[in-house]
Amino acid sequence: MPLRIIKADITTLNVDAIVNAANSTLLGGGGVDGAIHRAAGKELLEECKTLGGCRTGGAKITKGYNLPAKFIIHTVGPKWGGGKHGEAGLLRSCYENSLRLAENNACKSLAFPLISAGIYGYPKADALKIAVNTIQDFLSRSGDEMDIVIALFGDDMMKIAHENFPELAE
Ligand code: AR6
Repeated sequence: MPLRIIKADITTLNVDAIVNAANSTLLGGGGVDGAIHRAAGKELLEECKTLGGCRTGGAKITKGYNLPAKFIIHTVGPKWGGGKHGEAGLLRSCYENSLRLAENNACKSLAFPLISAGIYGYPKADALKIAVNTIQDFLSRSGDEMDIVIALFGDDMMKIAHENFPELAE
């Protein structure tokens, strides 16, 4: 199946690219961003320094360095501000721009974390619905050419996945 929702530490996944939920500086932070920088090693920060940051909803690509993944796609999710500040559209564009970069770099497998659903405070079930809908739209346009996983952290997140997408959640 081209899209699955799994419980995993995204830094361990053996895929062509993983997506990082970064901030607009692209210079590292907490959450999954911190975990990815720790696992990839110091060279990642050196490459990130050359990128000039990234706007919310955008995405930029780097090498994966010490990760099993060949590439890291850094995207900047919106901070949740109640839902009336274009958050849903910005979150959708994080997935769309990340998918486009993966496609342009010939990636056949890709893993996403649940962008914006941690420190940035996006309601988790809503964030998951946007992730699944946007990825499925991409897959149906591109003919299911990529294997994609959403890697969730922890049993609480998997419970939300089983409630909303029992057919996709492992
Ligand atoms: N693997 C998979 N998912 C993870 C991992 C991991 N190793 N670690 C955390 N998560 P967050 P955001 C989950 O806060 O909300 C950083 O400081 C986590 O449980 O990482 O987009 C950046 O620099 C949550 O469900 O990202 C920004 O400043 C999801 O990943 C800010 O946080 C996203 O949580 C971005 O906040």
